[in-house]
Amino acid sequence: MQRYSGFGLLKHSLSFHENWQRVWRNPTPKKRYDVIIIGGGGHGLSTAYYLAKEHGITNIAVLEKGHLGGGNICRNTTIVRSNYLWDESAALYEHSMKLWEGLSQDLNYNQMFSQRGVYHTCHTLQDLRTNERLVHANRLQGVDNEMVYGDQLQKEIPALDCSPDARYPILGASVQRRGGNARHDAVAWGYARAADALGVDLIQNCEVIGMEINDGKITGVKTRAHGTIKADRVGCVTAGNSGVMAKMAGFELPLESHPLQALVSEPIKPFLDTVVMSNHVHGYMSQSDKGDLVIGAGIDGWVGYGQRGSYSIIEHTIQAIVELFPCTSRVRMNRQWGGIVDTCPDASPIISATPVKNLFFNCGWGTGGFKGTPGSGNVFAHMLAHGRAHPLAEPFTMNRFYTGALVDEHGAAGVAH
Ligand code: FAD
Ligand code: PYC
Repeated sequence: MQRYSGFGLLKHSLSFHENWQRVWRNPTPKKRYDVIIIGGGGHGLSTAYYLAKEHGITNIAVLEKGHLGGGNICRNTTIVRSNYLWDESAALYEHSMKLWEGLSQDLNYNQMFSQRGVYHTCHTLQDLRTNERLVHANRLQGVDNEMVYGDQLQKEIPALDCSPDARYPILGASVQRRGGNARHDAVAWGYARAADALGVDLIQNCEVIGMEINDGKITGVKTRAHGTIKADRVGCVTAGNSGVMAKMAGFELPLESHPLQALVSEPIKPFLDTVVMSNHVHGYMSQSDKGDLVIGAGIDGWVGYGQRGSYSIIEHTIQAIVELFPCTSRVRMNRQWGGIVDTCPDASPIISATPVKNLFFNCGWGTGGFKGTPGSGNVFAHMLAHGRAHPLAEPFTMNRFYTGALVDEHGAAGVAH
């Protein structure tokens, strides 16, 4: 890792950082690559990193239409957990969790991964039974998850309104103690720097506007800035825009794109050292190391590509947060933003070959792909290297929409849906 002394920092600030060494190169694209990855978000960058590191393929370009990390990877609320219901999903998200647990060391970049626990509060008998079922399933899968009730829950989260007078009293909560948060921009930068160091070309401001397909096989992509760039294999990892990209290649995906938004408050004294999500009252919150409350809830009910989200969602979200944490009623909100998420009918991702030979898609992570970033890139790299699904990704190919073997995770995706 590059380090600067105090004197170095002063020198660079006086020269307006003119000679500051770049963290990654700014290469001119070659005419041809072994693999092109479209999309320089978290999943695209992690795919490039694992392709180079684990499969020895380094003649790779990541083509990003804007700047690296300008999409959802740096717009999310950083919640990491692996407590999904079905064996297929639990295995995939747990694979990711294990990679998270060693990621700072692997990338030599502090991911600020904080396993502070993620609670799902239960406000009805149905809620309680659903979470108890989830806990049982997770334990059988070897994924940590447990229930906490009454006084114990109040003790663990003193600011949470656990009184019977609440409008929707809390009956208990499931908690995955290995869940928590990571710093999202460090994830993008860490993977970018590590991929670059292995020889991957990261090309920014390079929008893909078409696919070059001959005899049903992809041979390259057309870009706005650099014309056609050839490739043997192409991986498309363009969360929020996957439907648009599939259309360029001449097929359709079972996806809808919706805005999902989040907001943060002014920084306040630390009072919440965990993550609380309520599917029922419908809001979630954590507190950042800086003291901001990081808050979110659901997607806009209609499709759209505006990275904003609607006002009604903000009102609804804040009502929920004040119900859960009455002590926040006078906290002021500082910023609000949105991202576009691709949602699948079964709330599970698509990691798949496509009707076009040598073109692969990794998309549909919806509102929950941040936690999947390391695992997604890791199994997608396998697919791009070998031309077939990694065993953990097999249940997530497009085949499931033909066979009907959907992996319905709407319950676990929960609050953001
Ligand atoms: P992105 O960062 O969006 O990467 C896709 C990239 O593709 C973008 O950089 C885009 O510019 C690029 N691109 C698109 N079209 C083209 C083109 N034609 N040519 C070249 N490049 C192109 N998940 C969780 O697990 N936990 C959370 O707490 C959480 N909270 C969220 C909160 C919000 C408000 C939002 C919006 C999302 C949240 N998510 C969360 C979901 C998560 O952020 C996404 O599922 C995940 O980041 C998507 O993968 P990505 O990082 O690769 O996407
Ligand atoms: O998947 O845990 C999640 C999540 C929380 C907020 C948005 N997505």
